[in-house]
Amino acid sequence: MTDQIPRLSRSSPPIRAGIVHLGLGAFFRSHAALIIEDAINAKGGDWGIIGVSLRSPGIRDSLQPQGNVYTAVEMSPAGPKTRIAHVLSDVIFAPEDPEALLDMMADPAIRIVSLTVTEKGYCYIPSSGELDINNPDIQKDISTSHPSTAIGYLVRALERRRRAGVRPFTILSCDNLPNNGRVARNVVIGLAKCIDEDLAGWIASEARFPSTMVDRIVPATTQADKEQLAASCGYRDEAPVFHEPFCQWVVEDNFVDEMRPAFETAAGVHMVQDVAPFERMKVRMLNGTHSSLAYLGYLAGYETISETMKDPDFRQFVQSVWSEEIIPSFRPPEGVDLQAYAKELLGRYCNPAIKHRTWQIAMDGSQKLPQRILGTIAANRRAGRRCDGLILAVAAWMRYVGGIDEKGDPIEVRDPLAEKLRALSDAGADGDEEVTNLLSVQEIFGTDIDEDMKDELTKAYRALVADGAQACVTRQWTGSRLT
Ligand code: CS2
Repeated sequence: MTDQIPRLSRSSPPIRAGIVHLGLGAFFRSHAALIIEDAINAKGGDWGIIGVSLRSPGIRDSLQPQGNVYTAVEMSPAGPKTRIAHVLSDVIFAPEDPEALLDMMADPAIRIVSLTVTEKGYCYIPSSGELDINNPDIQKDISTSHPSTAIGYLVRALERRRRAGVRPFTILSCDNLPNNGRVARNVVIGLAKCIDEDLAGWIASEARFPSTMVDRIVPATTQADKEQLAASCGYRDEAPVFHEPFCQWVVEDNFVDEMRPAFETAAGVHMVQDVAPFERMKVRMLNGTHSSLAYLGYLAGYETISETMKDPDFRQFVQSVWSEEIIPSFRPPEGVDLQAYAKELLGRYCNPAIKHRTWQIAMDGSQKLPQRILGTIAANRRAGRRCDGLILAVAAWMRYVGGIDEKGDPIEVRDPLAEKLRALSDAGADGDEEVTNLLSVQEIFGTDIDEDMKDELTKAYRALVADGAQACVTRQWTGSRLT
């Protein structure tokens, strides 16, 4: 039907590139890319972005025929607002020509390489934050100069720059990890050390790895979204993004030779010296409850977060988790009122125009649980506070990775450890053993398992199996403890 509608096309020449971005998903194109475009519009500068896909050519194939421009649709309850983003100078699919990408990254015009490669793209051990040297892709990247991981590309490109006498670029992580700059630094220097100690030393002293806190809710774009956009806009866009109105980016102001776009001119950006308090707040308050709602909501049969939020029990549950478990677990950034922050989050979760699937958020739980939930549980345990809501969420994750939902139907579990988790769950003779087996995954839970936490998890797991997620959520916020 939309075949007769003309394709979106570029109306102005591309901006000269100053940034290479690895991991060109919908999140980056809805968040940092728009902020960078706003900064260029405000203050100029050759800060166009070369967008790179590392895993699949799909986005390149969609963007190239339309001159690498795309529509960003802001979805608010009052209705959609569209803008066309021109900030991508080029879009490439790395595995097709790794040499060409390394050349681009070594070009002195490129002063920043930014990343949204998701937690697993850092090839790190979530419980320690260090490079996972045994990761087979990292092993490959040590022995060949044509890498396949984002970390490999960073190190090999920095190697070329050093050899050519070019200053290093800034590595700008835009992933949801606490201290994402530190994690990026650990893994880049970790890999460089395996290749060339001198290179590692040069990177450590000359490159910069600012941490950032990124925040905007961006569900995956569906075919139906594209059809609807075509019908309402009168042009076809094969790569639009749909995002909520809220946007925040807290950036540590620490760039190589202070070279960066004028980020501070864009709405939602805060340039700071220390991102850690903002990141902790966001990952615990937003991502921690997002993941909790994803596992419990999925098991209770809800398709999206906004649907989950229509259920008064889930709404009460998430509010009690914020006020009784998460807010007391950390010190807020100066001047931030956490109750007000929680209220704003609730409004964002309830936005009916955003169809963020519980299944999408449930993805990659093994990479997300430590920083989103387990840290909060540990902090509460140290302070002698109960944490029943988040314990229930971890138990729900355990149910989820077992791969069978409450109706007995299979769950499509997407996680780098999916097979291992499923095998551990299947190997348990009963629920108690399933919990014990899953707790043995050191990458997630570390080595030091607290026996009381194990007992509480076991009880929560038993309750989930016996009564289902919906009943457990109701019981949880009404205060009757799991027995
Ligand atoms: C979500 C995040 O998919 C997920 O795991 O929790 O992508 C979340 O929407 C963003 O971090 C919001 O800033």
